[in-house]
Formats: sequence, structure tokens, C-alpha cells
Amino acid sequence: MRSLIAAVAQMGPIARDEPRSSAVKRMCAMMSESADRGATLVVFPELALTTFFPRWYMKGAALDHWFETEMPNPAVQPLFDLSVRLNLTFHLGYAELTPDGHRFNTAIMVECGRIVGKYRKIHLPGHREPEDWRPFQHLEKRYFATGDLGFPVFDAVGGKVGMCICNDRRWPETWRMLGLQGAELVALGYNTPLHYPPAPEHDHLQYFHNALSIQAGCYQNGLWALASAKAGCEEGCDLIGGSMIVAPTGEIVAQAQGVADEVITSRIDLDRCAEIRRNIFDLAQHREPQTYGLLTAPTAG
Ligand code: ING
Repeated sequence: MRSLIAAVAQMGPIARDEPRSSAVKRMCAMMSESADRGATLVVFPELALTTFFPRWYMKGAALDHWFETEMPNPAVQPLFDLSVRLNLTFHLGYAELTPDGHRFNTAIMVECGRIVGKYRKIHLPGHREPEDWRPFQHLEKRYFATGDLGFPVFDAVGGKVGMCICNDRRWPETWRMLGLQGAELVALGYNTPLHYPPAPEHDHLQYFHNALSIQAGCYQNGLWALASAKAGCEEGCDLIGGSMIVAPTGEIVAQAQGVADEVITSRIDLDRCAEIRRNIFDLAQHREPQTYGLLTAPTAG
């Protein structure tokens, strides 16, 4: 039995003028609380160091302000140091500006202070040009490049681990790419507004669609998911909570109750993936990829 206690550290709002040091302090407190509960893995949200800045149109230095040019850096070092002291692994989402000027919505897995995995968001939602009709912007397509690292799966916490970020979770291809590489656990963060301007008639379905996407991904690929929300009313924009830990059966085994900083934990057994992967979703036995050509055909138009 390869079991561990996993924690998801949901974060409440981060104000636009809240310094990174404040967000890091909040995350350190939740990392300590997770360790007190016996956790050896803690998952923080997408873009966890700052407010969700793609909700505004900005450019130049105002935009650069939101990006990390090195990782770790003095602002996040306390989190790296604490992971060494507490002997645990954590997932962190942040905005990455590379030395050659590329911008990504990025997530890392850090084991006792050492980066052991990195992912750059592939499915970027929203739009490129500011659109005045919207109550808030969603300019991820403007501010980030499509991830160029693929869907890496790496060794961590005694198993095979992958990551995805927010909108990625809504795409079955994300989960299948990770499942086909043997991922047993997927860590992900999200910032999901309650209000979806292009289809407000779906607003009441945001929690449902969040759970549906994650539960399906877990069941159809026989893997665990640890999903961490940035939640609450952040600069006037309501973000959903619903952070959760989901089993390979698709069952939600732990879920956040509120929309503030909140740690949820569960003992997870990586060997339970076999219940699915050796049976209903034995991918080697049952897939028929020769019939799936359309899945990798270029997007029409
Ligand atoms: N946020 C949202 C997400 O995919 C969104 C964007 C909201 C898409 C609601 C569809 C409906 O959860 C990010 N950051 O991807």
C-alpha cells in the first residue's frame, strides 16, 4: 500500500495590492497546518502569489509586475525553506517570465526545497483583445504563451505525478495524456469566476462543471486528483471554491466548505489506481487508438 496523507490548501482572495510576502505567509501557515495533520504533499492554487491579474487589461511594466523572473526567489523562499523543515512536497502555481522573454502560466512540484516537476498551462481560456462588454476581462490568451513542456509525468511522493492548470481540467485530452504516461496523481490549481460572461445562464453550474471535469478525469484514467481553488470575492470578482480530493473511482473524498483559506486532507493510496487501470480502464487492453485519428487532427479553421 503506497499511502500518504495529501493536503489541498485552498486560498481565499488575494488583493491587488497584497504583497507576495503576504500570500506566502498565508501559504506557510497552511503548509504547517497540513504537516500537523500528517500531510507529506500540499497543493496550492494556480497563480497563488498574486491576485488573478488577467481580469484586467494592462501592458508593459504594469504587466511585468505580476510575473516571477526566477524560481525560487526571495519572496517565495520561506515556502521552499519550510518544505525542507517539514520534509514535505508542495505544488505551486505562478506567472513565469523566462530570461528570453516568454510568459507562461506555470506550476511546479517542489520536494523538500527542490523543484522536481514543472508544467506550463496549455489550454488558455478567455480572449486576446480587451472586450468592453465584459464586467471583467479574462486575458490569459494575451498574457501567456501556450505551454511548451507537454504534459510531464515525474516521480514524487512514491508514485507517478502529473500536473495541469485550471482550464486544462475541462479537457479530457489533458487527463488522458497524463493517464497514458502512468500518472497516478494529478495536482492542479484553478481560479474560476462564478460568472461566465459569454454564457451567464451557466453561472449556477460552475461548481458542478468543476466537479464533473475532475471526477471524470480521475475515473476515466484511474488516478487521484488534488484540486486547489483560489476562491472568494477577489477585487469584486467572485471565484468558486470547491477545492477537492478525488479518488480513481471518481469519488470526492474531501471537499472545501468555504471560500477562504482552508486546508482539506485525506489519506490516499496510490495502489488504488489499479482497481481502475487493471479493469475498466486498462488503457493498453481496451483503447482503440487506430480509430481516434480525429483526436490529434489540427483544429479546423
Ligand atoms: N479559469 C476558468 C476555468 O477554466 C473559465 C475560465 C471559467 C472557463 C468558467 C469556462 C467557464 O476554470 C481559468 N483560469 O482557466
